[in-house]
Formats: sequence, structure tokens, C-alpha cells
Amino acid sequence: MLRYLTSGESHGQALVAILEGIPSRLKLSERYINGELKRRQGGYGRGGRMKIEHDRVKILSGVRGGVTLGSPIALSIENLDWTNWEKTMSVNKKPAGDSARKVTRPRPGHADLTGALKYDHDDVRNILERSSARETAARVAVGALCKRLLEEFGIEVVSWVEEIGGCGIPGGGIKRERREDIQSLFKKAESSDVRCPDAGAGDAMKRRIDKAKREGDSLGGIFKVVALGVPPGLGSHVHWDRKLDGRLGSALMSIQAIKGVEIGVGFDASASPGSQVHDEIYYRPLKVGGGLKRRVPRQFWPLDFGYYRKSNNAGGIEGGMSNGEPVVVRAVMKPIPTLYKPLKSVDMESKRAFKASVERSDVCAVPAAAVIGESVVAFELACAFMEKFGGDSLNEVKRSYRGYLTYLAKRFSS
Ligand code: EPS
Repeated sequence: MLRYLTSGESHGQALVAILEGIPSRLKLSERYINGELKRRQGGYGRGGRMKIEHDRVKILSGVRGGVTLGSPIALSIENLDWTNWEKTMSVNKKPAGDSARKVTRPRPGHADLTGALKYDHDDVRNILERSSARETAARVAVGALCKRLLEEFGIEVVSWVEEIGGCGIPGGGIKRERREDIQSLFKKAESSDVRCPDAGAGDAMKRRIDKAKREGDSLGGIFKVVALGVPPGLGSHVHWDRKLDGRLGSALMSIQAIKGVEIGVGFDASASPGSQVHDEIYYRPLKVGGGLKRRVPRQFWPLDFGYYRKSNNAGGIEGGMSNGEPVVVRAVMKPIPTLYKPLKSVDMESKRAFKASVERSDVCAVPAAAVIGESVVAFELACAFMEKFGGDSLNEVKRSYRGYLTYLAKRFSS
């Protein structure tokens, strides 16, 4: 029910996105989206480009008077660096000589070589401009709209960084999965340069980034995304392409430089027997006193349908469906392949081996990747939510959601 496309080159005029399927009458402002764009731009270890860019969205259509119309929403984010690239990236005039800034030396770990072969380009710039992680600014703008929608239903998507270059938080940060504990970790992460809720681990990460920078190297790491307030029943067991875990995995893997995704305990599940992995099911009668009204709160949180778990190794997903517990995913980002330290490659014109260094690069972008992770998770959850409760106006979706919660409370409670 929701879909989007992005377009734009890293040093082109702008990044654009069109998102279709957001219901009408959702309050939305450019300011809200800009807040998310700013979060993505931050993070210790970013390079010179982020000093040039100050990402701001322009909503071109689909919103009137601060509310969505139900029509496709077009967004654009200007590249401020464009003024330095107008000749090189000109749409109409073929750049010549130095202004072409032709690239014939593919970087190991990038899309450069395979992209040039596949798309029949002798200038690697025609590939790297689009494969650049600059594109994620557009995805964060789209994710912001999805977050705005999910907020209406008490669903919150947060993230933090667990590890950078081997320095990490012991135990990954989560002790208990109460909403308040997760919110408090997130708050700490928001005030950290590396988006790490543990101050000691955060300092170690920064020292590690400084060292990599001195050595002309780059670093990857691990981030966690948690979605709170997700009702049971998003996604489905009935078919492979409806499974929520499959969709989240695909969305996270599609972020530039992501090499692995885990849901819940993920790869650790291999070491323990099933009796220690699966989350046992408990039931407590719904709180009395408020009757059905209490059970289906206006703000849709806390979600209480009687059943609960004392652990969340499944990461909130069983059988391809959300089970009412927090949805917990982790992703690993490889070190950025644009290095100051020369790596061996082959010049595509001369076919000679070369070892080249670059002029400008981020040393580490894991804190930014965590924000991008939130955005793609928000999009997938919003999709699954609209599939189940979808309507054309926000009120229609709310009626449907309220009806579902009422049904759960009535049908499966004592
Ligand atoms: C990127 C290279 C750098 C990063 C860029 C991603 O840009 P430049 O080549 O202009 O120095 O800063 O990331 C962004 C611009 C961004 O907004 O995140 C790459 O090659 O992927």
C-alpha cells in the first residue's frame, strides 16, 4: 500500500523521492523531516562533505496547509555541493578535460568496477554518483513521513550504535526490554557523538575512529534498531513475501555497506538449545477498572492484550509476524571502502596496477547508518501497518486499528 522511489546523484542538483500511499489528513511539516535529516548528517567520523551540506527538505506536492492530501508526496533535498560540480554533472553539456573529473580507477569494495562493466561506462563516475550513500538522505526523508504516520498509533522507532571498529557496549546495551529502558538508552544515544548510549564505550569508539583517521583507514560497526508499540499481527506467515522479518532484512541489507542483519538473538541462536532460545508465553488478565475503554486506549499504548513474554529472543517476530513485543534488529556495516590508505586496483584505461589514495572520505558512518536503519524499518512497518489497517484517511485507519485492538481484547481475554 506504500511505495516510494528515490532519484539523484551525489553531486547532482538534488535528491528526490516520491512516496505514495500515505493517508490523508496526517499532520506533516518540513521541520519534522528536517529534524530527521539533521540526525543522519551527524556522527563522529564524518568527512568534509558534511561541512558543506545542510540537508533541508522541500515538500513539492501532496501536502496542503500542513496536512497530507492522500496524493503522492514529492520531496526534494538540494545538494549544496552542486555549485562545485555544475560543469562535471551538467545534464545538457558533456564535460571535457579536467572538468569531467573522469574516474577510471575503481575502488575495491565499491560498486565502481562491476557497475561500469554492467552499465557500459568508461567513466566510473557514472556509477559512483548514484551508488554513493548520499542517496540515503532521500530514504531518511521518506522514513520521516512513515515515522510521523506510525506515531499516530503509538509506534516509535529508535536506534543506537553498539559497536565501532571492535569497540562496543558489553551485552549490546539492552538489559530489560521495557519501553522506558529502551527510551532511556535512545535518549543517551541521541546526545552521544557516536550515538552510543554507554559513555565509556562511546569514548573508546571515538579514540578508535581517531586512530583509523591517523592511519588513513576506515571503520565499520554494528547498530541496533528497536520498534516499540508494534501490535501483534503485522506481516504474515502465509507467503514468503509477506513475512515481516524477510522484508526488514531486505530493507536493511539494501542500505549502502550493510553486510549482515540479525533479528532478535540472530546468529547467537546457533549456540543455545531451543529451550533457551524460544520465548515462553504468559498470560495476565487485562487490568480491570476501565473496561474495554481502558483496554483500547485512545493513544493506542500501552498495548495490552493479556499475553506477554519474559524474554524477547525472537526480536518481536514469530512466523513472519510481529508478536506484540518490541521489534529488535541489528545490522553490521562494513568499513567505508573509500580509503586514504591506498589499496591495490587496476586502471580501467591502461589496465595497469595502481595504488591510489583519495582526497575526501568519511572515516566512519555507523552513527548515520543507525538513523538510516530506523528510516527503512519505519517504512517497512508503515507498509505492513497500512496493509492490515489501511484506509484513505487517517481517521479511517484509526477506526480500523481501534477495531482490531477491541477485537483482541474481547476475543482472546478472559
Ligand atoms: C560517499 C562519499 C562522501 C560521503 C557521502 C558518501 O561524499 P563525497 O564523495 O562528496 O566526499 O560524504 O555521503 C554523503 C554525501 C551523505 O550525505 O551521507 C560515498 O562514496 O558513498
